[in-house]
Amino acid sequence: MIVGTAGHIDHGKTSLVRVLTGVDTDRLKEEKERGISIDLGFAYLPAPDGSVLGFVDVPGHERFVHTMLAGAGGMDFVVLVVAADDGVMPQTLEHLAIVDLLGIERGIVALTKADLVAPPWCTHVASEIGRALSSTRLASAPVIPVSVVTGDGIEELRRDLFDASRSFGRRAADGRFRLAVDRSFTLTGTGTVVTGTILSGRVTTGDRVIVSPSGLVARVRSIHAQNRPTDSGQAGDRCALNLAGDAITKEAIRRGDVVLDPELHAPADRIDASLRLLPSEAKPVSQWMPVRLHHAAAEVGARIVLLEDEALIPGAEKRVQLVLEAPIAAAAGDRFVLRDVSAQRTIGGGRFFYLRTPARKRRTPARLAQLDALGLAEPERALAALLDGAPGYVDLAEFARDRALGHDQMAYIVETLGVIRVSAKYDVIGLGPATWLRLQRSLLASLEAFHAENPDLPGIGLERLRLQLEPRLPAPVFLSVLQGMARAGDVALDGAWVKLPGHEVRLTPQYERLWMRMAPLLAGAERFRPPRVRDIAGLLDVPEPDVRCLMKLMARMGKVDEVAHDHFFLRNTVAEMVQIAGRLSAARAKGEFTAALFRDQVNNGRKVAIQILEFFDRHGVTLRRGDLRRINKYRLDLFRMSADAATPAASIQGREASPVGRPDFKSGRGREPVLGGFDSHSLPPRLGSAG
Ligand SMILES: Nc1nc2c(ncn2[C@@H]2O[C@H](COP(=O)(O)OP(=O)(O)OP(=O)(O)O)[C@@H](O)[C@H]2O)c(=O)[nH]1
Ligand SMILES: [Mg+2]
Repeated sequence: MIVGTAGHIDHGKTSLVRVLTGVDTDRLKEEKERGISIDLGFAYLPAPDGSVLGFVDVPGHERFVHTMLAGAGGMDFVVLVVAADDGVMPQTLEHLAIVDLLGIERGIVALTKADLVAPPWCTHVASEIGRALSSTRLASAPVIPVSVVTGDGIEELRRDLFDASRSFGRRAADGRFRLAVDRSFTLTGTGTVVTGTILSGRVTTGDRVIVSPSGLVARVRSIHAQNRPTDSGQAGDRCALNLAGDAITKEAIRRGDVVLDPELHAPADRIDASLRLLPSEAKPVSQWMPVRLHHAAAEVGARIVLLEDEALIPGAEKRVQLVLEAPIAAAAGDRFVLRDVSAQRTIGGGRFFYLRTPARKRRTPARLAQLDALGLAEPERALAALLDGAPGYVDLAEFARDRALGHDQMAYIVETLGVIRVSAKYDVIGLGPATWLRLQRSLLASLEAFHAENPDLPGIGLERLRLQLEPRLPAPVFLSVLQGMARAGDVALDGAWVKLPGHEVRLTPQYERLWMRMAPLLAGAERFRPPRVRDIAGLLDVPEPDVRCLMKLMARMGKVDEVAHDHFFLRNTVAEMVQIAGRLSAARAKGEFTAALFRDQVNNGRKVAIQILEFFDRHGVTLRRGDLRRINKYRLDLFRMSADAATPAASIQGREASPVGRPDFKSGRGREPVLGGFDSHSLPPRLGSAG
């Protein structure tokens, strides 16, 4: 447990820590000379149960409140020090407000210098303290009169601290590792050492860590936790880490930096938060008001953006956005304190709840609902609420990172909520089970409707389909969903087209009738020199554009190929000509043949023969060198002969978009979403396993 002091200047904080631990934490020359604390002091007290209490002694001077704040960030328990001869003073109240804003709810009041006053006066000051505490989390904290001169009350105080430490136990260490740096120095023979309190998770020697926000990479060479050498430290421990790394020096790391798990490194400079304005403030918060923001051991300039129409008045609490002058390494749920720009008073404080705030659309209803969800402290409830709201999906990697959640914690939450995970290139997003079903249903319904309206199109464009659906997923995620559904046989992907698996392009009845008349013109003896679009139009007495349009359609279906402009050959004729060229090539020395030889085989005149060969060249079927060509045996199959060679029209008739492989939502049988654990390697989820 980390015990921190708090209280007005000269009230006896450092003296108390000294009698409790035997350590004089006023080490600096200036501190000795002036008789006041300037920097944070650290000391340790072994408890009878074998645990060690860490002490953070803070300065009481009004000019060092920022230093007090840097120390207060790591406290589990506060000893509020009030001198009996002086009573409640300005920094008594300010420090009390700060520990309250930081959510510290365990503490004791040490009524110091009890030797200087008569007992009735002690009682009087105690009631004054009771009034100051009444509106805070420490309302029921005991008040113990003590004196470092007579030793009165010291044993009782020490016993109470041990009891508190025992009942406090340890902070949960299941999140990812974060340590708020309060000191950085060089130790001869050791190198760069940083100290601070572990805010979450655990650290082990050999771990790779990042110093945030600077992004410097380091390795943990050795660890002291609670003043003892060890291989690992965990949440709530005060630690000294010996860090090694290319750019790691004592100057490169500063108070306020956070050493963390590399996964968590994502500094934030625009943060959604809840803010409580202290009742002691004279004026409401104004829009874009400048402040000093204190978070863990960091301090940075910031502006307040009000999100709601009413003002934030003293004593009230509201959602705001904090726009920071420089990014910090924060986590959602962290507490912060705001002071005025001239650093003279504490204004208020609260909790962060979203670290990736957009600069625009701050006040839309959807965004405000999202903020409500983000404001929920419990990760599971927050994720459930986020999944329920707009935009209908959650970036799971970001959610876990910004709450410093460990792999197991996140896996548990994902499983409990039945979240469907979709991994794409850089994202892992999650959808609620109901949203997932709805999405797939509407996706299939959209395809069905599209096919019904456009039987002559192979499918709908991927992007067009994406824009039709709710939730509108990011493009790479949507592709991943489609690929998963394609693997499951629920949809078919064909380049940029999406279709239902059984869908075949079907001609309108008019086109079908036209094709029945056209097809014979392309087949038979004339198949190597079929009529061109204009000729066909003339022969059949139909408008030329109709012929061209139908040809293009048939080409998309793979029934014909446009060998030269407006000159279409049946696919099977093309396949036959490839074989002819192949045979020619095989019969020749070096496999090379001339255009004339080919023309003799297909007997269609020099011009057309050359157009065909050039078509082959373009598709890599033939390789040309001067007047000679050879066959590229790897491309022989490019224009494969189909089984229904004789009657192309027959292949179009009688093929319905078959319902095979389509999900049966009504029965629900075997349609459980398949869900991997929380890891970035799992496959995109499927609509359902067969069966
Ligand atoms: N008589 C008496 N004097 C005390 C007691 N505790 C502290 N003092 C004296 O009060 C003065 C201030 O004590 P510190 O412990 O330095 O006070 P502090 O709260 O740490 O002061 P800052 O860190 O500067 O805020 C010193 O001269 C102490 O000797 C006490 O119980 N009785
Ligand atoms: Mg002191």
